[in-house]
Amino acid sequence: MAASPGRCFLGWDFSTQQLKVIAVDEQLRVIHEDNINFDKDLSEFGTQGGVYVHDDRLSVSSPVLMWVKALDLILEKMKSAGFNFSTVKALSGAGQQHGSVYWKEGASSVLQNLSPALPLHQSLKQNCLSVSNSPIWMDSSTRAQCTSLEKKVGGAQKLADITGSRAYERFTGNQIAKIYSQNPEVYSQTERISLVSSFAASLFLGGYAPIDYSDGSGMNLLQIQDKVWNAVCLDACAPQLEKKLGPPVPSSKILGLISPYYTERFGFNPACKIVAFTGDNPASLAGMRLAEGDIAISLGTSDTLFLWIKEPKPALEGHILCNPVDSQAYMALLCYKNGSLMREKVRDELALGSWEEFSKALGSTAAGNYGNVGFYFDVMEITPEAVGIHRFNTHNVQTPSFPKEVEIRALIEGQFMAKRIHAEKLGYKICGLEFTLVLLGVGPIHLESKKLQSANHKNPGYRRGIP
Ligand code: XUL
Repeated sequence: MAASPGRCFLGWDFSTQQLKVIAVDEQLRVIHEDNINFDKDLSEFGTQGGVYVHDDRLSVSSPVLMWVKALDLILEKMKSAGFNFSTVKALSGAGQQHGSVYWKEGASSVLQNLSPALPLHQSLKQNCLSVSNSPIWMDSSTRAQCTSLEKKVGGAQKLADITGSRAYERFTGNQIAKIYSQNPEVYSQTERISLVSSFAASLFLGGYAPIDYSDGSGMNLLQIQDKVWNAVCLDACAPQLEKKLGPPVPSSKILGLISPYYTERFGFNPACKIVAFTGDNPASLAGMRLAEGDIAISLGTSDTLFLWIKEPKPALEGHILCNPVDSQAYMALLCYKNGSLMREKVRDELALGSWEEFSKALGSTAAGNYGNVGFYFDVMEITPEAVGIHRFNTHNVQTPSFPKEVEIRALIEGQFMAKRIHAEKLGYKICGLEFTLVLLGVGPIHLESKKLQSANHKNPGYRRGIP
């Protein structure tokens, strides 16, 4: 069938460090791309890497109005570049997972009556948010709430069986519980709680967008089998929470049509559809068109590994989420804080800050690293909960240092072996030597995935059981 001329689709990514947009035509060819870097383009908010790290070093948040202003800016940029908004048939997008936005009583009517004469942030800056800085995925300040949730539900494994994960500090239920316990006033003034993804969809819809099943699985609140909020988890976190969350929906649901604000201000077609937004990791699984048996590794601010899974086994490490594409399936997700930042630290200390030097050193050692293994956790890791640098030599003896080349290979192999072992614990099966490993955002690091995989079996570190 011949394509109708000029039809296109927009994809948005509200991520930690930037807002990105991409337009594709009906053949999925990219016809427009743009981005707003929060630190650089919105320096008035004073974020670093898009976030504020608070004095306790555990609380991490981002200003909600910065995300809104980024949307204003990027739309204006597209308009100045001559982008024809009237050709957009539908739009959807992704948001960093777990972060939450707290809409104040009355915000819904502001959203419904946005004035096309004003940028969005002008309309939303007063009286729309009960919490101006949203807790985000890097936050690890809710240990007490996690302990209490697991206790109320009957233990960590029980919670994982229901929601796909044991209690995690960044997971939204625990963040909501913290806000409620520290500031019940603010909580009671909150009319609706969105995830970053459903918050972004709400901006386009001009009304509260529902949370989708996949991103909703990152909250410690959703029963992943039945796709409904779990009453015990809700009650353990805060009162009247079900009403503030609204019913969850499939990730591919068409939520409605674009708000008149965008048709009047930018010339969008009033028939432009808004499809539910989801978390960045589920969106990557859908966008990479993963199928059963594939693994994708994303080397972003966090390293994440995700895979399509049929028979999930929720474990005490890692997460099982509802699959954004197939409602009968799931996705397993592992998230590592000591990903890119740890590699960059070793690169700066041992390879003169150069990826070329780093790659050269990596290439000069053999896969398997002659049995030398290392675990590198500069900050408290999520999977597993561990910190510090731990090196073991070929005789399985702990050692304080490695020569430069051995260190670089130990870092990369350690990170990748840990990813495989944790994936297997969640039910992933590697069938034979041939498997598809998709790496997202990889720099010039050479990863000999297949060699590494076969070498692991001979490697003392593999038998030793990587954490
Ligand atoms: C996943 C996680 C991060 C965020 C930000 O559980 O916390 O990957 O989605 O990218």
